[in-house]
Amino acid sequence: MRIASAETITTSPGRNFVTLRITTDDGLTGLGDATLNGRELAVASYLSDHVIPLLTGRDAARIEDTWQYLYRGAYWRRGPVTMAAIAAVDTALWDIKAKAAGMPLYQLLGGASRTGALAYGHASGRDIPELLDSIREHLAAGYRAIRVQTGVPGLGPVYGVASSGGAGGAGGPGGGERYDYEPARRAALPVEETWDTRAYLRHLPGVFEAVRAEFGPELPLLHDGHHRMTPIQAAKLGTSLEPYDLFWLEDATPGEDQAALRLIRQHTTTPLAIGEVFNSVHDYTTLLTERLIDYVRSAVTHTGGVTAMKKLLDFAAVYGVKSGMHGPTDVSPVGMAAALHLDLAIHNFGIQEYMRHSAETLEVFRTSYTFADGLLHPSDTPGLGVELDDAAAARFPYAPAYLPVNRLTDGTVHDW
Ligand code: CS2
Ligand code: MG
Repeated sequence: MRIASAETITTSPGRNFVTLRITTDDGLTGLGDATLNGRELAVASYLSDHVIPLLTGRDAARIEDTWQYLYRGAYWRRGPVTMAAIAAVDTALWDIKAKAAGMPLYQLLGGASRTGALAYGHASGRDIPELLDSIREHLAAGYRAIRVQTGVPGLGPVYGVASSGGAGGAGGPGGGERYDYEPARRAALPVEETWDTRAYLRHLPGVFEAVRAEFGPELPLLHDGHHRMTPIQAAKLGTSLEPYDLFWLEDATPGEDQAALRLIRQHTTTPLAIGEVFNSVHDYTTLLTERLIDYVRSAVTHTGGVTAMKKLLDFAAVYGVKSGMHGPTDVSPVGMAAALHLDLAIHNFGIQEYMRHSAETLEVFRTSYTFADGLLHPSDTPGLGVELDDAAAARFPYAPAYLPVNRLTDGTVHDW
């Protein structure tokens, strides 16, 4: 079974996605997600100009060899563009191998270790009453674990907090707009938001106090710090949130600084998660071998595909660290399906982020995975279980979009 052709499909059903499709000489097709939010065309070019010419004629069954050929053979290793491109090839080849076997991908990864993958949804509110409504909506939609984000008094819009919504309103957990509106603003320039870490640190413990008072002690609650704190600020936040028993505190400090997690760890027992901006197992060596984190946040899409993610998660398992794969709406349904097959198969599964794609996105990507009683299942469709509708994709042409830029109140560009 040889690779006959490969192509990238760039489409924008509400937000931009880049997908690689590989076709074999016996007519099988496989899909891989190559979406890098805000830098989509760089990966499309990396694939079209530098990778696809290498694929034609290769044995489609040799996934590990192709991975190493693209990674070691290029000389220039790692980085989000390279690793998203390799991820797309790798995922498409796993899709093909599983289709050829007539099995869902999770069977090739060792079979199911559980009945489904516990998912967490994104509740948010500009103030506490709006947040509590959003949590109620998510519970009604079946979620059993909730990420909690709020506005901060004195600040304008905050990334990760929906600008509108409310119980039953448009953009609730059953619809896409609530989430899609913020990370995919289509414009010539990024929106700029204002941030004040001290105001945030003063506000957040009271938010969790209100949530626990309303929903009790059992509901798993998560929070994303979006890389905005210094290590000592993060240590302080972790300590102040201990009474509210978080499932995790995510991305407390900028991802490049692995030693920062050591300082946070020395001060707090709040579990720590990091890794959505990482792209290689090598980003985790200090964090795992020194047991500085509790959850690995990488996505299949940004970390070199199913092959690399499985190795990373096996490495994490040695240190008792669990998975918490990135699942925002900028990971396409193809990337989400790949994550779900791993979630079902690996032993050290922790939780899966699940924001739900918009109706437009799901017109282009025909999925078969399911969400019921708080659990996701990839389905038993052979392969990944996702197909791309070319006619629908063509109706949504690419449009430039940027993630926001974050500035402190004095105008200094800040991490986010
Ligand atoms: C967020 C994401 O899902 C998360 O945890 O941090 O929304 C993230 O900001 C985007 O995926 C960036 O592309
Ligand atoms: Mg995050």
